[in-house]
This record gives sequence, structure tokens and C-alpha cells, in this order.
Amino acid sequence: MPADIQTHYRACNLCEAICGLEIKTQGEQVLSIKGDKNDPLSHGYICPKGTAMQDIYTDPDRLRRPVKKQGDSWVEISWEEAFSTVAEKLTAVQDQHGADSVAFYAGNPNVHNYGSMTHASVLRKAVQTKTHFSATSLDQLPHHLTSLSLYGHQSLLPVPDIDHTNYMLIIGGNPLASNGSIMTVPNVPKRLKAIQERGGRFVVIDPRRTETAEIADQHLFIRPGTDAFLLMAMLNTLFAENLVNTGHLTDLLVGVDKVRSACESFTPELAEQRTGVAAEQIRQLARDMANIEGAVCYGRMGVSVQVYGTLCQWAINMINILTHSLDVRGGMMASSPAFGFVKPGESGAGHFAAFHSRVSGLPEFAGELPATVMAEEMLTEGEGQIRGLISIAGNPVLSAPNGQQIDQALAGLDFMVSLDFYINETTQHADIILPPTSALEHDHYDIAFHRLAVHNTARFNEAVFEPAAGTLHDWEIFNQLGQAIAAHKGMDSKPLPSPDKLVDKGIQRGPYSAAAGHELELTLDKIKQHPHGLDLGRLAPSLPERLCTSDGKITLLADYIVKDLQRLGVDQAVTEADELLLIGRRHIRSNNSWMHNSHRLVKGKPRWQLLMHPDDLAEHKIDDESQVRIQSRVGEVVTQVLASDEVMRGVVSLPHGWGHKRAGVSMGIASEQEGVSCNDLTDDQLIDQVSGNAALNGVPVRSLRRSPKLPRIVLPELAGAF
Ligand SMILES: Nc1nc2c(c(=O)[nH]1)N[C@H]1C(S)=C(S)[C@@H](COP(=O)(O)OP(=O)(O)OC[C@H]3O[C@@H](n4cnc5c(=O)[nH]c(N)nc54)[C@H](O)[C@@H]3O)O[C@H]1N2
Ligand SMILES: Nc1nc2c(c(=O)[nH]1)N[C@H]1C(S)=C(S)[C@@H](COP(=O)(O)OP(=O)(O)OC[C@H]3O[C@@H](n4cnc5c(=O)[nH]c(N)nc54)[C@H](O)[C@@H]3O)O[C@H]1N2
Ligand code: SF4
Ligand SMILES: [Mo]
Repeated sequence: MPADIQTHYRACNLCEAICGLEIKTQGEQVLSIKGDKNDPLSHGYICPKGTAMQDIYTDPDRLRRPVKKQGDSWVEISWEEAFSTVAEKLTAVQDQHGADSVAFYAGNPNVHNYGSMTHASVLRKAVQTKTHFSATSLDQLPHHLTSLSLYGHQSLLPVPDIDHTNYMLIIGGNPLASNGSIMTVPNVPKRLKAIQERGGRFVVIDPRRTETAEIADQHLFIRPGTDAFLLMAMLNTLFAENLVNTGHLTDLLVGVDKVRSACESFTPELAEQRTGVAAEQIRQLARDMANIEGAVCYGRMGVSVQVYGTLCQWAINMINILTHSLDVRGGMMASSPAFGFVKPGESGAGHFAAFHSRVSGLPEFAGELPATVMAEEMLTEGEGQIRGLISIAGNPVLSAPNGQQIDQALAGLDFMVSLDFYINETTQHADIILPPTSALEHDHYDIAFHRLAVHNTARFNEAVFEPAAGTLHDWEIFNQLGQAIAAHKGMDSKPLPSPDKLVDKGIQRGPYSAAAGHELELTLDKIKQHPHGLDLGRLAPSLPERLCTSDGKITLLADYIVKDLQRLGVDQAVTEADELLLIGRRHIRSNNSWMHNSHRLVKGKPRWQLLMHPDDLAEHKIDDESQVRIQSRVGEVVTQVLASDEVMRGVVSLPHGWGHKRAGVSMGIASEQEGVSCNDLTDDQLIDQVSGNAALNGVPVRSLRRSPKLPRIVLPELAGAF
């Protein structure tokens, strides 16, 4: 008799939108995956990746048992052998080269997996190293630093109140492809159209006419890396035209006059020269932000992951603050999650520049060094050199700048262990790989993204499938490996209870709990009674009570911003003749580097090509669809070029996360895909100099058809380094 058909509800955890899925199964088979219409946040929306969740579950290339490298091949070993070998080898590296010679690299899926969020600390405590890296510094570090310095906590990150805004200025984000970021916003197309339907507008500023720009009321091309000029000129206009209105935050703000003087020299005319956006247009953007009630300015990867990442995020916050668009309906507001609600006294506020990296002297943030220095810390000999690595759910060979250097650095380590279920470009360098269960095999409560959601909800999902026999969840691996290492070192270490118990504790301390006097008296058990998710209401102003700064105020102008404005002031933003600026590109069917082993996602028109403006192709004497050699300071790739007037002149676009056709990768479908790694071109020395965050957008490159000369990047403070 065939097994019964069952219906499960489970959030998709592939991207920040956390859509609710309705999954029908029969035995161990997935019959269908659809959007859950009753989900109070996503209302039935789903993108093609949601359906592909099942492909991870069924993927024959996915590891189910620990494997150990033996020569050129891998052999399965028991968990016991895996844990004891890792404990022994890592401890040996630390005994010989010091505690900090073992590093952690934590990749993006960690934040999409609650067991990794709650339990990684067990392993970190046992390893006891100061050397931590993560994908944060390839991504949103400028947001955290800005929130720490303005609001006193790295996780007090206001998000656009997209459902009530009347004017949304989107700078360097493409939510139609990404489904939103630092803005959990399932069904963004519908939500953006709703702005227009209620008589509002949204405007996109991007060097590429993206999918989002296509449906916007207005799209403005901007020269990559120059947004800081535009944002400063908007601030300049607000003061010059007497448009500043700080509303209910007025008494909390320290230093409005200092901001006025800081932006005095950054006129719209200067910005026009640097950015290519007309001065009058920039003034109009500032006027609209000031005059339209419920306006919001939002910036993402394009403005965070570029050379002025922190300055841009700071300026975006200033624009919202000075137009009374922060902590108001339709503007930017902090969400009120059931778990992880940030309020004064909350731990994990973060700290900055408490120590610096050994080789380049870049600052730590919240105990992590920028991922841009990981390779040099491995390759540069001397005391403190990294000799061992624990990589957790990350693929820096494809996702961090100067990927070939990372590839080389990983190959030279004394010992590496990866927590991952694929043998990919990064994990192939490991000595041992510890594979966790896949998403459908474990329960789920989204710790990270309810905190960034445009509407407050809470949702717990049971596992869809029983985990396969003899497999472990991420959190169990953290517990057990942590114990093994601690035992090996003769230290005390306690495993943590399962993640649902820890989340329940947090919820019972949270804003909807009995302890907080809330009528819902929320517990995880109560949330479990709502399998589609529980609606906790729309965003509401709350910032004054929640500020975590020591004086309860918002000090607008930090010293590092003053210093970075000096860098901006002397930046001529000139590219050399023949130089092109490289930007990235996301596609709805792709997810960073690791979903290319799903046939349903990679089939159809290829998406890995380089886009170049037809006039640039003509000028460089390159034929459309031909193979083109592109070179940067750090490397070169040969790939197919497509003519596209989507990109502005002088700009080329190449998506990251491709380049799987290489020896050692055991992902059948992915390694059949053409395409090169964008990060073989991006430069580990091209950074946001404030935070050390990578600048993966606006990378100077040259097409070799025209000129074999190497491009030159001159960074004022790093110029001596090469
Ligand atoms: N040029 C360029 N580079 C970029 C970007 C860009 O826009 N342009 N974007 C950057 C950004 S924003 C990010 S976040 C980074 C991402 O960079 P990374 O996080 O380093 O890379 P991912 O591609 O997300 O790789 C995720 C890995 O986690 C594994 N994995 C998936 N789920 C799980 C799980 O539940 N548990 C475990 N243990 N492993 C799992 C996958 O198999 C894969 O190996 O890339 C950055 N790189
Ligand atoms: N389908 C899909 N969804 C994803 C991911 C994925 O890989 N695929 N990754 C997830 C992750 S980890 C993240 S962090 C988010 C990212 O989410 P988003 O930030 O929305 O994603 P991007 O598509 O990188 O958007 C960046 C935009 O900035 C533009 N840009 C580049 N340089 C500049 C510049 O100098 N100035 C300006 N103004 N714009 C510039 C690019 O053309 C691009 O349109 O997406 C998440 N969602
Ligand atoms: S938008 Fe797609 S990938 Fe993102 S959570 Fe929803 S279904 Fe999953
Ligand atoms: Mo990201």
C-alpha cells in the first residue's frame, strides 16, 4: 500500500524572504512544493528556488556521512573517527603554532539555519581562537557598523516599511532578483506595485537597468562606486533648501550642525561630475524624500559592497533621519520580532577595531576580521600565520575576492575541516568534511530574518522528513565536535539543549511574552499551534525606547566618517582610458554559489555571461557573443560576452558563484555548467577602507582585446602595498 499523502508547512530558508511553503509528500517523496497561501508574511508567494528545496534533499551528490580525503579520493568514515581525528589534528596545529593559528570561516547559510546560529558557540568555545571570518564582510558589514555607531547595537537594523511607503528610493539593490536583503520581503513585485497603486512611486539608482528598475517609476544610471557623492549631495540639498525635519527624534540627535558642515562641499554639481546623475535630478531626489510623507531611502549590495560601503550606509541613515523618515510609518523602522528583539542591555551589541589583522592591519568587527585578509593571513609566514581552518557553510573560493589566491591558500593549510554537504570548490581542500542534514530534515525557526521583516510574524516548522539514519544536524555536529575537542584539550564543555529549547527561552523573554506583560503570553508551543505562522502585526515606531547607545542618544557624525569624507573629497573618480568597472548580477534562479546542482534551476538560457554595452563592444572591437578575456589586478578570465544596453557605458556585469568546472568538485550538474568565477577578478585589496568590507562592485578591469596593459588601482592608503 502506498504511504499516505501528507501536507507540511515549512519556511524556505534559501534567501532572506523566508516564504512559507506548502509541501506535499508521500513516503520519502516530495509530490509538490507550492507557496503557503495562509502564511501571514508571504501570502502564497514562492520563487523558483523554493520548489528546488527538494533537489537538495534528493541530490545524490549530497554527502550523508563524514568523508576523509585519501590521496585524490574521499572515503566515508564514522562520526566517531571524524570527530576524534578533527580534534586531534586541530589541537596539534594549535599546540605547534598557537591558538589563533586555527581560523573559522562561516558562510551565508549559517544565518538561514537556526541550529547553526544557536550552537556554533559550543565549537568556538572549544577551539578558542581569536581568528574568525565570515561572509558578513563580503556583504552587510557596513550596515552593522553603522547601526552600532548610530543606534548602539549592530542588530538594530531598521528596514523599509514597504507596505506603507509612498516613495521608495532603492540604491544598489535588485529585490526582484534577490527577493530583498536586510529587508525580508516575500513577494516584492506585488509590494512594489502596491506602492504605485496607492499613488506612490519608487525610483532605482543602479549602473544596470535591472529587473527592479524595469518596473520602477524612474531609473537613474550611476557610475559604480560613486554613490557617496550623490548621497552627500542629497544631504547638502536638504540643508541648502531648508528641508531638514527631524520630527520626534529631534531631542535625541547629537550633531545635526556637524552633518551640515560635513556635507557643505559636496554639492549636486560635484556629484553630477562624479556620478553621471544630473545635479537637478539629485536635488529632486532630496526634495521628494523631504516632501513626500512616508518616504524611505534604502540601499543594499551595490552601495554596501563597494569602496565607500560604510559611508554610503551612514549617509542613507542620515537622509532618513533628516527627512523624518526614520522610525515613522512608511519610512525605515526596526521590526519587533518574538525572538531577538533588540533593546537596551541586549548582548551582542558589537565592537569595532578592538584589534587588527596581522598583515594589513584591518580592524575587527564583533570579533571578526574582514574576509578580504583571510588568504594573506594564511600565505604570509611568521608568528600568527593561519595553519588550520574550520569552514562552516561557506564557499570563499567562489565568493570572496581574489578567489584563486584563496584556492592557493587553502591548498597550503596543515589541516582543514568543513561542515558542508557538498564537495565543492572550497571544501575539496578539506581533510575531513562533516555533512549536516539537509533543510527538509530538520525543524526550523528563522532567527535572523524575522528580525529584518517588513511585517512582524513568527513561525515554527517541524521537519518534513525524518533525518536519514546515521546523519546529524548542524547543531548536533557543533555539540559533538565541540565536546570532542574540549575533551582532547582536557577542558570542560557542555552540549547545549536542542535549538527549539533555546529559541523558546528567548521567546519567553521577548516582547510578546508573559514576562513582558503581553496579552499573547507567547511561547514556542503557542507558535507551534499556528503552522502557517503567527501574525504579530505591522511595524511600529519604537526607536527612542530601543536605542542601545550609552547616552540614549544618536550621535550622528563619528570620527571615522569625518575621515572617510576626506577620502571622498579628494576622489576624482576617474577611470583610466580602456578601463571598465565590473559589477555583479543576481538571478532569481541562482543562490550565491551553491544551488547550481539543481537541474531545474540551471536549465534554460545560460546566465553566467559578461554583459557589456554595445558601444563599448564596438569601441573595444569585440564581437557580440564572442569569447573575451577580462583582466584585473589579480587575475583574468575568459568568458562569453553579450551586448546589452542594460548596463551603462564603461560598466561590465558578471554574476558571482559560477566557475564549477574544475578538478576536485563533485557536483555532477554544477560542474557541467559553463561560466567563470567573477571573484577570480575581484580584488582582495579593493575594500571599504572604514570597515574592511570587500568592494566586489566597481572593480577596475580591462578587456585584453584592446590593451594588454594591467589595470592599476590606486587606493590612497594602500598604494604602497603593491
Ligand atoms: N563578486 C561577488 N561576490 C560575492 C557577492 C557578490 O554580490 N558579488 N555576494 C557576496 C555575498 S552577499 C555573500 S552572502 C557571499 C556568500 O558566500 P559564502 O557564504 O562563502 O558562499 P555560499 O555560496 O553561500 O556557500 C554556501 C555553502 O554552504 C553550504 N550549505 C548550504 N546549506 C548549508 C547548511 O544548512 N549547513 C551547512 N553546514 N552547509 C550548508 C553549501 O553547500 C555551500 O558550500 O558571497 C559574496 N560574494
Ligand atoms: N536569486 C538570488 N537571490 C539572492 C541571492 C542570490 O545569489 N540569488 N543572494 C542573497 C544574498 S546573500 C544577498 S546579500 C542578497 C543581495 O540582495 P541585493 O543587494 O538586492 O542584490 P544584488 O542583485 O546584488 O543587487 C545589487 C545591485 O547593485 C547594483 N550595483 C553594483 N554596483 C553599484 C554601485 O556602485 N552603485 C549602485 N547604486 N548600484 C550598484 C547592481 O547592478 C545590482 O543591481 O540577495 C540574496 N538573495
Ligand atoms: S523568494 Fe524564493 S528562495 Fe527566497 S524564500 Fe521565497 S521561495 Fe525561497
Ligand atoms: Mo549575502
